[in-house]
Amino acid sequence: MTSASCPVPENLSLNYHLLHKSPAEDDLRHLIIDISRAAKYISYAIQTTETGLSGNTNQFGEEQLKLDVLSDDILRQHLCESGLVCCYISEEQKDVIELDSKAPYSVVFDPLDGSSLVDANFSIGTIVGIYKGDVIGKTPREQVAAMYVLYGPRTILVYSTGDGVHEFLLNDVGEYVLLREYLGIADNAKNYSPGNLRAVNENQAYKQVMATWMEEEKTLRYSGCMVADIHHIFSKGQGVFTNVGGSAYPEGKLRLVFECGPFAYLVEQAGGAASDGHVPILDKKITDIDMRTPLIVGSQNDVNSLAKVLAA
Ligand code: P6P
Repeated sequence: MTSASCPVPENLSLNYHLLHKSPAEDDLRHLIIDISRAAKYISYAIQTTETGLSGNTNQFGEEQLKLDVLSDDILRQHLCESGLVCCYISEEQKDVIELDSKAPYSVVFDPLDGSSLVDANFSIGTIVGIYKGDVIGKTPREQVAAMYVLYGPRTILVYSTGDGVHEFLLNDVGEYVLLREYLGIADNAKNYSPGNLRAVNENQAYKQVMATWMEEEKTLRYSGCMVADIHHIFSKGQGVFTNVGGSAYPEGKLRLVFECGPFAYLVEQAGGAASDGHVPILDKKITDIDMRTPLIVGSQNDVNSLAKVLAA
């Protein structure tokens, strides 16, 4: 709604965009705004908190950094304050955490993906998926929204509620302002981001495709943080990111619920593809919160060509 007394602002805020440009109902809009506020505190924590170990481990037996625990706490606090979350699933918690059984949404998140890279000053990120009602038994295609926040030289928020993918910059006064709308991913990749490369020692198909991509002289872009590496695909409008199985991680290292599911939703909204090598990630039924999946995501012709070789 615009009128003479409410002209379209020069810099569209995240709230304005959710209100006027996306099919998000008010509760979902408020929840996304609350999560975006949590990300501001996480961004500040990254700048100010020491990078040491917390002395605890998460459900995967991975050592938790103080920043992992702090980021998880920040998100939990904002989800509680929203009053809109019945439960959440976090990489840092071993069970589904119940908040309010009468609330409409479930939230899945990796609060600080790539946190082990913070001491190297690499870009790291938060990954979020939102469902109506419960998560277990659903597929990532049933998400009503997905978003990520990338903490790098700039703090960037990217979201979709099912009508395209839109990118925002956190400005100096703490407002997320629109940078780009309707991000697209071309069918063919010039860049590739090969994760779990150690798998080429047991997975000949993976080895063959990596060799082919090198022969094609695709440009290697890999940081070790999937938020940064997949944002690179969105920012360049093409690319392919992979993390497939090997002896260390037979199903690949990445988790379906709070890593691959949200990114599959976003990438397909941008015209790309996301597969486990056999089926679309979006169609994989969530049976356990800690299930892992191979992931091939990005430009659909490259996703499909690797999936075909892996499935052969
Ligand atoms: P590898 C970070 O810990 C993470 O979960 C993803 O962000 C990243 O893509 C992957 O693990 C890195 O895996 O095998 O390169 O160490």
